[in-house]
Amino acid sequence: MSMIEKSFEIACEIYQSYGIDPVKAMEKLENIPISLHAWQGDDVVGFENFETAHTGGCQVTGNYPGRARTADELRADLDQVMALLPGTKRVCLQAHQVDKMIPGVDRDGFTIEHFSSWLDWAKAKKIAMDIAPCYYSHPKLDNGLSLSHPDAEIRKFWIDHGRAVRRIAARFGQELGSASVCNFWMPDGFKDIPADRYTPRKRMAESLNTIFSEKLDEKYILDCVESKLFGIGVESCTVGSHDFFLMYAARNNKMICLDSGHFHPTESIGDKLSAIIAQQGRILLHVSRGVRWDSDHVILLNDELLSIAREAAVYGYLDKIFFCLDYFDGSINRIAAMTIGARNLQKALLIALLEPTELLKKAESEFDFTSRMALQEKIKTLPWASVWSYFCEKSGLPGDFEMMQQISSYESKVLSLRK
Ligand code: RNT
Ligand code: ZN
Repeated sequence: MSMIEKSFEIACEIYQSYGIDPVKAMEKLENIPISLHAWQGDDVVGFENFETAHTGGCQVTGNYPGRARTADELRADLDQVMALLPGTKRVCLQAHQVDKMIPGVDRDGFTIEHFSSWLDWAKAKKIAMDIAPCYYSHPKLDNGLSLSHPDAEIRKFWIDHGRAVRRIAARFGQELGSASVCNFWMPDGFKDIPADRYTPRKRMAESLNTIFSEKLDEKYILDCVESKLFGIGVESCTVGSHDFFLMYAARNNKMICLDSGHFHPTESIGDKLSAIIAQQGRILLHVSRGVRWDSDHVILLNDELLSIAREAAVYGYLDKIFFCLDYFDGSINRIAAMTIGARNLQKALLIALLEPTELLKKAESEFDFTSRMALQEKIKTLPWASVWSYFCEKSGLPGDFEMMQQISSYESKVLSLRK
C-alpha cells in the first residue's frame, strides 16, 4: 500500500465520523466540468495578426518564453495541461484565437471555417468547447467603445461579430454534444467622468437585443453576459456594469457571468451565487483573482476561492454553475499557470464536497452559532489533502509539485524553442 493510499484510508475514517464519504466526493469532483481558458496560453494575443493584438481593452504583462504563436502550438500546450489535470475538462476560446484567417474576412464575418481545426481537435479529444466573442484588441474598438459606440456603422460591425460567434458556438455545441457557453464581455467605458452614462447603456442594451434576436437552440448554445467594475483606462465608468448586466440577464433570461476579479476589491462573489440562483437560472463563473487594479492573476487556494467553491457546491445546484478559468500571467510558465489554477479550483471544490454541511446546518437551525463556528474552524484542518493526493494518484497523475517535472521537461523540449 502506498503512503498516499494509507493516508487516504485514515482520512476516510475521519470523514466518516462526520458522516461524509470521500469516495462520493471524489466521484462528484470527477464530473464537474472545468472550462480551461485557452487565452492563458497566448497572452490574449490571438492569431489574427500581430498588429491588432493589444490595441486596447485587454492587457497582459510578462514575457516568459513560450507563448503559443499559432493555434497548433496552443493546442499542443492545452494537450499538455489536460494531461496533468484530473476530472472533466472543456476548453474555452476567445474568438480571435482563429485557426486561420481568410483574406478579406474580418471578425464580423467569422464562421465555423475559421475554427475547423479546433473542432476536429475537440472531437478527437472528446471534449466540449466554449467560445467568447472578442470585443477588444481591434481597431474598431474606437475610443474604448464597441457595442455602445455612437456610430451605427461601428456598432453594426460588433453586432455582426456577436452574431457570427453565436453561430460558431451553436455549431460547437451541436457537433460536440454539449451546449457551448458563449460569453459576452465588452470593455466599453470611460477613463474619466462621463457627461452621459445613460445613452451608451441604452445603445449597449439595444445592440445586445439585436444580437440575441436570432433564436438559437439552448441545447447547443448558452448565451451569457459578463459585468465588470473597472479596468485600466476605464476607471470612471464601465457601460456593462454589474447592475446593467444583472438586470439584462434577468429580463432576457440570459446567464450572468460573475468574474471574481470584476468587483470592488473587498467584495466577494461567494455571497452572490445563492442570491441569483434563488431567483433565476444559471451562473457562469469566471474564476480569477484580483490584485489591486488587476483582475486576472492566477488563482490561488485562498479564502475567496474556497468561499466561491463552497457556495457553488453545497446546496445541490452544482449543475447550474458553470466554471471557466479566467486569468492570464505572461511572467511565468503558462502551462503551469493554467494547471496550478485549475487544480486549485478542483481542490477548493473537493474541500466543499467534503464539508459536513448537514452538521453545520443543524447547529444553525438550533441557533447554536457557537458550535457552528467551532465546526467551521475544525473543518479547515480535516485531512482533505490526503483525499486530493489520492484522487490525483488514482487518476494516474503526479502531485501538485511533482507535476513540475513534466512541465519543466515540456518547457525545455518545446516552449524554450519558441523564439
Ligand atoms: C476581462 C474579462 C474577460 C476577459 C477575456 C479574455 O476583464 O474578464 O472575460 O478575461 O475576454
Ligand atoms: Zn472574465
